Amino acid sequence: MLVDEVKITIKAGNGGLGAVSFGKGAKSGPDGGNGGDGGNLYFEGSSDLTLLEQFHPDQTVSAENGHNGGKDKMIGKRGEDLEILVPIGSLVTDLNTKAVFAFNKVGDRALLCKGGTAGIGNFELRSSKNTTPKFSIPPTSGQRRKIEINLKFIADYGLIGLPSSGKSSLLNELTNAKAKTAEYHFTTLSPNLGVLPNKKIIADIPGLIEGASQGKGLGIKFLKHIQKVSLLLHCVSSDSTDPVSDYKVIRKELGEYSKNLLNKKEMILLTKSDLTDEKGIKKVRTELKNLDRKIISTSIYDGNSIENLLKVLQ
Ligand SMILES: Nc1nc2c(ncn2[C@@H]2O[C@H](COP(=O)(O)OP(=O)(O)OP(=O)(O)O)[C@@H](O)[C@H]2O)c(=O)[nH]1
Ligand SMILES: [Mg+2]
Repeated sequence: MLVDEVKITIKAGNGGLGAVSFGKGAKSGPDGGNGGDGGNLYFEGSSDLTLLEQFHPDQTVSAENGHNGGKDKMIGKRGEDLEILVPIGSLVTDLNTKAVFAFNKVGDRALLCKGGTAGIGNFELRSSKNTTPKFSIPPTSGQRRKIEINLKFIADYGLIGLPSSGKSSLLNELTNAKAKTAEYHFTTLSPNLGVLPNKKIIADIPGLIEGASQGKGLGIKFLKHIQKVSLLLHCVSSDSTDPVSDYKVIRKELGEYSKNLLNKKEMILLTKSDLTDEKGIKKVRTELKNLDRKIISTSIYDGNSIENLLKVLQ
């Protein structure tokens, strides 16, 4: 199941302790070094939709603490920053302050927790008033937030169709996605996202079947993820015995979910065109003509057809 909501605690690193130390020998003074600052914690948007699976409920994810200072003015190492990748479409809410951070594009980045400042060792605290301070200034803690991450898809295009109509295969050809594909039905169990060369996002959702709105197959709840797309890419297999019926089955289920989906702009992708000849394609096109939709033939084995589709999706 696609994880689209998690609650976790995130924390930046604490500053390291400043050392209190004195050199050996009667004349040597304080030599305690400062600690290192705590590591910052950043979030960054990524096209991998499954990233919320990395978290366990109530987990605390922390950046590294700064290291402690030492004698001989040794300065503690700075804590490593932590970069957490979250799927684009993630909305992060601080449950206490209600601050919200949105990650809508690949590479969107924000500092969520600032690392604590380092403690000051007694070497740096020497002054004319106190040449031998026996104390250090304590470090501060790294920022901590209890957050909820909500994933809302922000796909521009949505691939829909019967199981095995070639949706995931097309997603893989058009984008950098590596969705699982196989000849059996319901290979895709949760939505996949891919990023087109023009940075537009395309979503591939599980196959729909007749009665999906009544819970048949994998149901229709996934349709919520394509509610905002500007164009539906309706996949119909060109080797189907009844392409018009295939098309109508899906439209019916869309309509059961929301009229808004039915009213969206739609294009028919006549997939697996390599499985039939020119005559066959012509026949299917004629059958689908009355639907008044742009029809594009595609095959994952025909690079030109993929190039053509990419141009249309500009
Ligand atoms: N010959 C041919 N086979 C294809 C083509 N596209 C997909 N296939 C095959 O059709 C089968 C189904 O493809 P998928 O991409 O998994 O189909 P899907 O629509 O994502 O299926 P579900 O996830 O089950 O809904 C796989 O065995 C693919 O290799 C194509 O253009 N030509
Ligand atoms: Mg699939």
